Amino acid sequence: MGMGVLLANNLYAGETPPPAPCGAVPTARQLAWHEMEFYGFIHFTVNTFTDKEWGYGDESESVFNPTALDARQWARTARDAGMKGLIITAKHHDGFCLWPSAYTEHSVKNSPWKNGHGDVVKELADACREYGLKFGIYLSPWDRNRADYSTPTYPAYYRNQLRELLTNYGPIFEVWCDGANGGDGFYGGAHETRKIDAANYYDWPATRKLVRLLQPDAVMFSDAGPDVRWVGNEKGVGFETNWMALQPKGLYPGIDPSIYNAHYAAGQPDGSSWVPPEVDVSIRPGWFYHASEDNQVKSQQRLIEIYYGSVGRGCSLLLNLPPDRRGLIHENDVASLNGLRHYLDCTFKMDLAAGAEVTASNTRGGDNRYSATNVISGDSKSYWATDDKVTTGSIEIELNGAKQFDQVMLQEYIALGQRVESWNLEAQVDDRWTQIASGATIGYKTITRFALVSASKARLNISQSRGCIALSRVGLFLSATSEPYAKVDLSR
Ligand code: FUL
Repeated sequence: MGMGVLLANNLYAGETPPPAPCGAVPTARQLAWHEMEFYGFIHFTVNTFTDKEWGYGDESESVFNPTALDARQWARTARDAGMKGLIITAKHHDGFCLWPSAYTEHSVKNSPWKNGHGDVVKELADACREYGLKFGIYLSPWDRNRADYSTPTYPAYYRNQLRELLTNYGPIFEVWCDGANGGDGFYGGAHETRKIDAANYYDWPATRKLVRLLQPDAVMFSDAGPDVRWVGNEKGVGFETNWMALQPKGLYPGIDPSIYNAHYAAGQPDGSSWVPPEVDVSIRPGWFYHASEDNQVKSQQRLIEIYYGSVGRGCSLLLNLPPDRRGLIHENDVASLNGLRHYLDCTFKMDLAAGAEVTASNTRGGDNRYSATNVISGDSKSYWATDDKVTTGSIEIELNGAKQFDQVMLQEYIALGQRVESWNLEAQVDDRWTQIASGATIGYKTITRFALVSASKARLNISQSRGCIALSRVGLFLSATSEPYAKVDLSR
């Protein structure tokens, strides 16, 4: 703590001010969301019982009848997998509501499950609270059941339902608005194809206002934001060069895919808004449960690759776990998830850089508050920073003796923006510095794998940055698949 007169910006006389923000910066709700990193999707509705991916909208409420629904099992499975939250399809495109909405008869209240007294949304919200998970909702804008879909009255129905979900189920961390918009459907018996103007029909500004009013801490996801954007594919992989910022071209779901990937998916360094990408992918080929896919559950190895391709590339991972007709997450899915968690625990439990001696080519104002040691402090709020004009620099990490490692975890102090455009990592092997890894962006977090090295010194070089450097983490790890961990069970 400094001494003397406290200045207006919370600094004492003689202390060096932090770097000015560089470009767009995240809001508090986005920062909290970044730190979640890994959370789950629950796709569950009439489709689970009709074996479909997109219900037409004419499904009888009576088909929804899970025999042993246990939302606590979903939450427990997610928690055990290392997830920090769950998002449920409160309503998918077929229009069936998993909660007893006051605005429609097409819901659980007319299903045999619990004699019409059930509320899946409530059961999951309660289970998430019990297991320390955050809770989010997916409310499909497209509704193939509603007679008034595509007419002026439907958007108010949508927002009425959103109001129910954002009022009656406790804190919501994410509101998920998918981009599938219009097409053929039941539409109250009309059996026709309906098209809407995706940008204007739903009045997204009104929806955003409602979300902000009722759940100010919730991020809103859609193809283009406003808070979280789609990564542009459902394969579980983010871009290697990944900018959090965007120059928005209208924030709404359902942007024309032909312009989508070019404009949005990888972000833009000069973008005016912080709209980070989320990677959504299902643990099975489909989003909903199909018994025929019981043997196509992604393996432990696939999930590990997805983790590196998403969290390891500065995205958040939204992994779908579709409950089966019993209302349980299937045993095969649970086994793969356990395998993923086992690998992540074994790999990331020991940071080989912890306790190292860290020195930097430049320290902001020569002030200890920005010292290079901060990158191994374990405190995400402390960071190494350089002087304003210093946009390249190195930190040397002297390990406690020779260590084996094959991956590096880097994190920027994103509260002040995203800066780094190019970096590389060297290791001192046999007294010679050798480059072992390199990359472009860092952002919230990147994890980069390389061939195993044994070294007692590593050096991170930031070779290009959009402003002075502000780095909060450098971690060195050894994959659980490597030799010293050979006892780890990687067969799941
Ligand atoms: C898409 C939907 O059409 C899929 O059914 C699924 O819900 C996926 C996550 O979003 O827009």
